[in-house]
Amino acid sequence: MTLDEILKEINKAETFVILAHENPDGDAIGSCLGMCTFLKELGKSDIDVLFKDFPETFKFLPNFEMIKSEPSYEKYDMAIVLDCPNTDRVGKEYRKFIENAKVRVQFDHHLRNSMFGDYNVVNPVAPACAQILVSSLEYLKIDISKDVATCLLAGIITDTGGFRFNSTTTETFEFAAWCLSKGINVSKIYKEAMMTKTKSQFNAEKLALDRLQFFDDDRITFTYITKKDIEELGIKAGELEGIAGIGVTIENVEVAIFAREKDDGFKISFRSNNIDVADICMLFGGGGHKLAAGCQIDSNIEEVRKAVVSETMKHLK
Ligand SMILES: [Mn+2]
Repeated sequence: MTLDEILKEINKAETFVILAHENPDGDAIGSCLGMCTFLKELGKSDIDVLFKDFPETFKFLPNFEMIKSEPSYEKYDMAIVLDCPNTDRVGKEYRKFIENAKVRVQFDHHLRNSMFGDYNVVNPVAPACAQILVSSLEYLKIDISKDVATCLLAGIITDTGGFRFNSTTTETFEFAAWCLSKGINVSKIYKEAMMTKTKSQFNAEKLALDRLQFFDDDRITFTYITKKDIEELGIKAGELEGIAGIGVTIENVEVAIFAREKDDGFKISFRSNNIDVADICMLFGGGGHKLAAGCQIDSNIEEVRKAVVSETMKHLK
C-alpha cells in the first residue's frame, strides 16, 4: 500500500523539504514538526521545514527552532507536503521545491485535493492532517514518540477546535487518551494551542468584534481587518486565525464571514454551523471544507461585503 512505499522512499532519501499551506495554523505547524521530528528520529539530518511567516504561539512544540524561511537546496530528494490541497497554497516562492523534488509525498484532509503528489494520502473526512499522520504511523506499526505525539496532538486540537467540531472522531479521543497514558501533558498542550494569544492578537480580535455586523435576520455575521490595522496593531502571521470562528458562536448565526486585507485584495474566511460554505467560496474561485472555507476577492471592503453577504443569503434560503 501507499504508506509502505512512502516509508521505503523516506528510507532512501537524504534531503527533505517539509511544506504546508501558507499562513500556517496549528495543524499545518504541528503536522510539519511532527513529520520533522519523526524523520530526525529515523536518523535523517538534512531536513528543511519552510514557512515564510508563522505564528510564534507554537514555539512550545518540539523542534520549533527548525522552522526557517530560506531553503538549503534548489532540489530535494523528497518534498513532504502537509495540510495543503494544491501546490499553489504553499506560497509562490516554495512551489518550485515540490516540482523539483525527486519524490513528492502529501498528506492532507482538504476537500478537492488536486492529488499533485507521487504519493497522496488524502482523507477529506479526517478532522486534521495531524490525525492522518497518527493513523499512518499506527498502520506502519511505528512507535510514536512523545515529541512526535505532542506536535500531532497540537495539530489535532487546533483543527477540531479543541475537540468541539463534529469532525472529531473516536480516533481523536483515543489518541488524546493514549497521549495522556504516556504522560504527555494534554491540558498544557490544549491551553498553549487553543487559549494562549499574544496581546496584538487580542487587540485584533477586540477590533474585529467591535466592527462585527449582523445580516439576514442575524443569521450572518461579517467583520474585517485592514492592512492599516495590521500595521498599527503590529499583527504577525497567524494572529488573525481565530477571528473567523467568533461569529458562529453566537446564537442563531449560521455563517460567520471574516475579511482581511492583503496586498492583492481581501482574503475572506467563512465559518458555518451547517450549510456548505466551500460551495459559496468556489463561486469566488476559492474552496475548503464544508464548514470552514475561504476565497480571495480583489476589491474594496464595501464591495467585498456586498458580494459575500448576498451570496451567502442566497445559500441560506
Ligand atoms: Mn488542517
